[in-house]
Amino acid sequence: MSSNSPNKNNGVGDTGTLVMEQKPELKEPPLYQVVLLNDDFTPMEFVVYILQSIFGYDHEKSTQIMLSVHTKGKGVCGIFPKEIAETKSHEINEMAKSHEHPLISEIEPLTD
Ligand code: TYC
Repeated sequence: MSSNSPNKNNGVGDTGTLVMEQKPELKEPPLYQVVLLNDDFTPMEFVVYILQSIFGYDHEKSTQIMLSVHTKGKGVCGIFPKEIAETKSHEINEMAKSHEHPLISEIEPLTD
């Protein structure tokens, strides 16, 4: 639409170079929550270790998240773009399997 062109010259600038008529797409990617599920068997210290090593939380913050999941049944341990959330959830589930613990994480879209 030439009427929308900022310089009203059909997108051609004074120098003869083509001017971008559309703004670049700057939308944020959709975010996903990594959700940790409680179970009766995974040792508390293993969950704390997972939270420290995969999310970089310190021991105190990791213990706080673990105890919240233990008490409430599930809890969010981080919010990321989809691919990062998928990778972290997969890492948790694989580390749990390799140590023969039933710990499970899931991802769910963050809706606001
Ligand atoms: N409920 C477990 C226990 O009593 C600890 C635990 C916490 C397991 C959080 C999983 O996501 C979890 N040993």
